[in-house]
Amino acid sequence: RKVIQVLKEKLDDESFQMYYQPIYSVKSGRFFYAESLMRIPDSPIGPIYPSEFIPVAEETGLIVNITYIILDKVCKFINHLMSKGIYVGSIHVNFSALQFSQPNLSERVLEIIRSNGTPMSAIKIEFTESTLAESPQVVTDFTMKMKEHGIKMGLDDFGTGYSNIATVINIPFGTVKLDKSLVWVSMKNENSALAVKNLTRTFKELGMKVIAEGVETEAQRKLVVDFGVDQIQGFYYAKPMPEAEMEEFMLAQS
Ligand code: G
Ligand code: G
Ligand code: MN
Ligand code: NA
Repeated sequence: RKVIQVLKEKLDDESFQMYYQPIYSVKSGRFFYAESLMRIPDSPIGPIYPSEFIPVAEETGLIVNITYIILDKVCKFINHLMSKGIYVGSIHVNFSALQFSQPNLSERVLEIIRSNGTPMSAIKIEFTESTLAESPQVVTDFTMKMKEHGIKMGLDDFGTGYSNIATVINIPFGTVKLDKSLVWVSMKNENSALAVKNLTRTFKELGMKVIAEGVETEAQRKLVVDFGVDQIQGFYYAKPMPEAEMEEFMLAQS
């Protein structure tokens, strides 16, 4: 289809634009983290949204190389921020399940970060709960390997997939991100709120940090702070924004 054609032609083109959504740290009241989110703002067929092109990129396998291009762009952005004296905790990069079927995945990731001279600890790889459910051993081994090198790993979309809780709690992810649906349902349903609060406590006792996603209102912010989450990502604080705006955002708080 047209989206496939555009993706093939744009593979190493500047028309992939990275957006960044700041992530708030509850304890410090500052934004030390951000998630990178890919955008194709203009193409021959107009803007293409992630909900449209990510599935196509996954089906066609194009996502594998796109992810390496994104990782490279994120490294360069981190270097740029650091050159301006901006403190960067880490920038999150999303990895699809298909990435984990690449036999040379660790080598490629290390090579990209090294060739940019970016601190390993400034990168966090987010992978989804469904990736973990599909290939728990591959994800576990990869997580251990990245940890050895100081690269952070975070579980994304927790609460939407079918991963085994016994598996989840036994892998030392740095962070677990509660999916927005968990935050939203907790506003309306006391049982859900109780469950999410206790899950948050369990993850923290196991040494992980917990991120709440999809926080749009003051009431939701209060709720997740009461849950004890470490970090908050949501439109309440900031929407995903282009690089230049993200740089301004980081500068404004330092
Ligand atoms: O930013 P937005 O809400 O439009 O993104 C929708 C979804 O697209 C996100 O939940 C995320 O899973 C996916 N997505 C966005 N950017 C990337 C990316 O760079 N890589 C991968 N694999 N998925 C992404
Ligand atoms: O990869 P992941 O599913 O974590 O991607 C996060 C997605 O969630 C992005 O597409 C981002 O735009 C979206 N998002 C982040 N915060 C909010 C929010 O407060 N409300 C809504 N509706 N979407 C959000
Ligand atoms: Mn994510
Ligand atoms: Na998510």
